[in-house]
Amino acid sequence: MDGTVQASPKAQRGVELIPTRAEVLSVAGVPLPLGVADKVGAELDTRLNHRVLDLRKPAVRAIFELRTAILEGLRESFLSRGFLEVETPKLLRQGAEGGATMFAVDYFDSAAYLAQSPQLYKQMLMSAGFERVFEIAPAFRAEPSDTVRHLTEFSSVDGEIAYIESAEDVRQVLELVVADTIATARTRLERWGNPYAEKLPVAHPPFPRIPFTECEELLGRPGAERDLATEDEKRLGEVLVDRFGNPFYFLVDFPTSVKVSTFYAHRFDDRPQFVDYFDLDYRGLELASGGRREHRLEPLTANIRAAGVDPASLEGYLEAFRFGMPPHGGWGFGLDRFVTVLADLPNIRESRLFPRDRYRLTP
Ligand code: AMO
Repeated sequence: MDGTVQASPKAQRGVELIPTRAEVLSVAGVPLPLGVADKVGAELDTRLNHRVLDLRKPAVRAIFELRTAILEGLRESFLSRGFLEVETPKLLRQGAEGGATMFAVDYFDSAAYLAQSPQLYKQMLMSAGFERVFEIAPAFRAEPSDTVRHLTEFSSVDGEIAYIESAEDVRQVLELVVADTIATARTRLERWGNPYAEKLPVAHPPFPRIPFTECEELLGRPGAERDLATEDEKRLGEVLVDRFGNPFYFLVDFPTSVKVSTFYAHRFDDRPQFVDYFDLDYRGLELASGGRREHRLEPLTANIRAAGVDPASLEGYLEAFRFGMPPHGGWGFGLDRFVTVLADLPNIRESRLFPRDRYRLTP
């Protein structure tokens, strides 16, 4: 477009361009299925059905600037702490997180599964001597529940560290990564003039740690020994944020019965009915879970059998434990959930460009 610039008190920046010549590069169809300058928000489903138009709105773009800034913060933090970035296979012969949420795919003349987590591979890399690895990659879960916290495709930020003594060593790294990431993201967003720069919480490590059994008492169900339902998590979040004044907190030391399908979890030597595991929550939403792994072949094989899995199906994984495996641990952290809470979005679907859920495979 050509034209002349003219002072105009009505214009936002005090000047406007009076066009003398315009060239049409691409014609837009009419009517638009979604108003791009609408003040009134359309239903989320309509927005997602026409996501490209939705993404043109500055308020929506701002979420993806935040996401970019978080990715920058994560990578910077991991690299400064001596981690190697890895990419593990997403097409697998066998899953790690239990059968119910695995997506099966046709793989030539046999079956394969989409990775639910890089779990087995990040552990195998500990035996390869990599010592500190991280991965930021898609993970797939056949989540039948249609909730505002679950997707069928999400981005998992995984870390794994060798030569730890307990899950506490893992928590100490994770909380620093979270704090670094928010600080880096804030600087980047300030530079961009992004509105989230001022809204990001400050993460103050160390985050509070609360044993799982204490949480059950707070919820009025001592000894229940089952995983927390969404409503429990939310109620607990209110109580704990109120008590500690920190929106981030760890639930630690899970009863074995709660993590029963997690065959790779390490039990405490002096309390075998508990695993050295944790969740990291933010105001009642689980952001991450992780812990110390069982690195000894025999108890690991026994746990695999107890979880109803045939050890022979995990031969490639188990081999890594036969030729020297250091004690290790790590976590999986949901990037989409992190963006959702930092941007205070009502629905996790808004944190991804083209979200996937039980009912949505397009656009
Ligand atoms: P877990 O299954 O708890 O642990 O997953 C880790 C984190 O990933 C995120 N997450 C999801 N986000 C969106 N939609 C989903 N359907 C979904 N499922 C999980 C959550 C969760 O806290 N292998 C272990 C991690 C480890 O021990 O290292 C694992 O995958 O934020």
